[in-house]
Amino acid sequence: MNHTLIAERMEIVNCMNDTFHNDLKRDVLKGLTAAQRFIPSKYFYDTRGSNLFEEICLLPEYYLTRTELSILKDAATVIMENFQEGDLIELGSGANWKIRTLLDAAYKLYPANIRYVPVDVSESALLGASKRLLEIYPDLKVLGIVADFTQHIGQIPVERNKLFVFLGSTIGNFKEEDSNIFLKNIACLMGPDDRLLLGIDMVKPRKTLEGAYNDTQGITSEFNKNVLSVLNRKLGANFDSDHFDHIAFLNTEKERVEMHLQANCNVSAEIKGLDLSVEIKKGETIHTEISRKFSRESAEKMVNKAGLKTTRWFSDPKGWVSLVELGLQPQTYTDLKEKQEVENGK
Ligand code: SAH
Ligand code: AVI
Repeated sequence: MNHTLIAERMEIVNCMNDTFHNDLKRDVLKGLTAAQRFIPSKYFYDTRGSNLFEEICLLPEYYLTRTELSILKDAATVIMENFQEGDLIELGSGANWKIRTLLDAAYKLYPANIRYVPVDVSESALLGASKRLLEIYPDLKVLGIVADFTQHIGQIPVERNKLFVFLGSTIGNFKEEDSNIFLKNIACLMGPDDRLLLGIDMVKPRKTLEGAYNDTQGITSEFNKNVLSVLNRKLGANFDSDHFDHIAFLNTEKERVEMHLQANCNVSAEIKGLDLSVEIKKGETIHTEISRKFSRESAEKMVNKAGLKTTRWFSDPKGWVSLVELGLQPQTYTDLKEKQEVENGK
């Protein structure tokens, strides 16, 4: 891990230098040798992948970004009323345009004393976006954490008041059991007055959902195939992305959109960094992403299971996207405190 002071108001902690390469090797070996081959979706986000995701956010079919942004704009003042000072911690911050709605509201309400703490695996997205924020908000301090939020959550400072923000329905990219572990980990960092703002995408008609992941300009396809270039560059693989088709469909039973790369011919690939050859038959797929879609009931079930409770629920008029404000269940706080006291030998 290394710390860099970029400017007087901006510090960066990088937790990925040590772990990224070994994690990638382990995950790709496991994923490409499994019966249903897979590559974890966090590997989409190299510089090109992060840029392609930004393009996706602007696509007419990808309703998620603009809808969540409109909810945030409407709810920002109410959300920031009780958050005058502390750490605004954004998990999976990406290009972080959305956080500006909250910062604008905070600075309008009072001379806010807020430190922005973006946490993202993509160093390029985090650095670019944070520098832009420093220019816009002359009083803002930034502590950027380049990290995998499923592994390095312990690097997040906990001393101050905290408002966690996890937007864009990135929680939908976790399997059910992983979202439970993740939310519990966040709950462990929260005090009784801290909050988590969670953006989720709701179940809606198949046509709308499948359209959002099969855009006519082919940007989502490029984003999906980009993961093969990450493997080529980082692991010395020789995948040809033209030998794969992008496919994305709604799995109704599991209430999720699935993205795969489907081989359009028999593929023989070498992954030098793993000393591995793989033979992928025509028609076989590599599963690259799940995007879970929620009902109010399934979302409440997920957060309650992690020891959190809904304090406010914001939505757009069509009910397509929701922004859920969460706090700790009182019992979770008591349990966590008791556990901490046992650990501290009190
Ligand atoms: N919050 C933004 C971006 C969502 S895209 C929005 O709402 O539009 C998902 C973001 O999460 C990307 O920036 C990606 O780099 C980051 N990400 C994905 N998996 C991650 C992981 N395991 N740890 C940290 N960041 C991750
Ligand atoms: C970041 N994540 C919530 C996006 C999603 O909708 O699952 C990533 C994405 N994949 C294809 N399009 C967008």
